[in-house]
Amino acid sequence: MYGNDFSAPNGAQDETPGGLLGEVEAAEAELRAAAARGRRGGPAPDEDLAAYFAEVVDAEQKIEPRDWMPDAYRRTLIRQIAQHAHSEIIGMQPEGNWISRAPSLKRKAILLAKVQDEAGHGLYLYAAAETLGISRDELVQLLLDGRQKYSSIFNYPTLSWADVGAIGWLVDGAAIVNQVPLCRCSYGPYARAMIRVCKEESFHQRQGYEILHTLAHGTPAQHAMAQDAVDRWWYPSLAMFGPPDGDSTHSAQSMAWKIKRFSNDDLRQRFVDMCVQQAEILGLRIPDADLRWNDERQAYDYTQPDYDELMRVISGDGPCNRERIANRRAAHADGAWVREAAVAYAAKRAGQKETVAA
Ligand code: FAQ
Repeated sequence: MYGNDFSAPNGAQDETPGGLLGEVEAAEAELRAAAARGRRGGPAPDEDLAAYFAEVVDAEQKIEPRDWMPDAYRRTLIRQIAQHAHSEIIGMQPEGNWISRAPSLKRKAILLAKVQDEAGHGLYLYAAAETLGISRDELVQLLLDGRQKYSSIFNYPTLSWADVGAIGWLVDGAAIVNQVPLCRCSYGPYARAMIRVCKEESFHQRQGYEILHTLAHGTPAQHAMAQDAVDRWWYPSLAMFGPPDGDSTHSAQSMAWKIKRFSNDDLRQRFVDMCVQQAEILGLRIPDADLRWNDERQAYDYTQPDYDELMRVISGDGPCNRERIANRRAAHADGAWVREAAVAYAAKRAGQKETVAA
């Protein structure tokens, strides 16, 4: 399991010292060490800005909002961070669907807190994107107009309570595997936001795992419901890591800039390898007849997700794309009065301060 603070009910522990949470802590320590080391005070007046940018990135220091950066680096970050922020916000819908139908008060309270956390993650990420010179209003509009994407995974329906468990175990699990390396991203505000997000995400993953464990050890009908959820969420979760490396348009450049630290396929493999042991503890089957340990590669061979389906979902033709965007547009329109009230209140407060100052 993630972290070293959780043992599965049968006592099995994560094999990795500190697990993925340990990696988040290491990334946080690295961030502090880099800040303490400090950077050369900025480029000399006649220095090539691109060379200075490359020096900072190579030295594992962070690029900060006021630093010069290549336009393409800025654009890539805006695309990726915004897509990530939109995913957190749209990602509230599939689980939000179950808040009113959670099987107990405890489950309802936990799910409510988790869905609220996703909203918080969206806010950290929009704030990080804003440091790149684009406003949250613009970003939200780009999402609503369909000009920016959100993760493919949130276009699948949640059909049973077990889906909430499968989202926690698989979707949050994949999200963590993908996001832990982003804690070491070269852009400071994104790296710092990711550290906070990952710490919370590990709790999310555990709550899903625990739901599935309870169901898998319950009645035969509950076990079947848990297995059905895993059967439906497994391949879409593998697809979250993006197209295979050969078709990934951004990976090479993003890795050179140290935005991404690992390729899509490397992270997907890491996720599969982790899930196998966890599925055994759960007593659930990963729906892949060709899943087997490859001694030579020291990794599991597995069946790839359907990448044509991924492309269809990304381009707007998944099972729930239209519903998700329609809901978001409606929520945005319904919330207009709140935004207007907040702006009016801020203006009033600013006016009061000016009067006092005068
Ligand atoms: N869905 O060249 P690449 C969460 C697009 S977790 C949609 O490989 P890149 C937590 C890609 O943008 C989910 N689009 O791209 C949670 C690009 O588009 P373009 C969010 C996808 O960026 C849990 C094109 O395909 N996590 O929210 C997907 O180098 C539970 C080519 O792909 C993040 O966003 C996809 N799955 O690598 C919340 C993590 N895959 O340029 C609620 C940060 C690819 O044609 C409940 N993002 N595309 O417009 C990343 O790490 C990267 O952006 C990747 C894609 C790895 C997703």
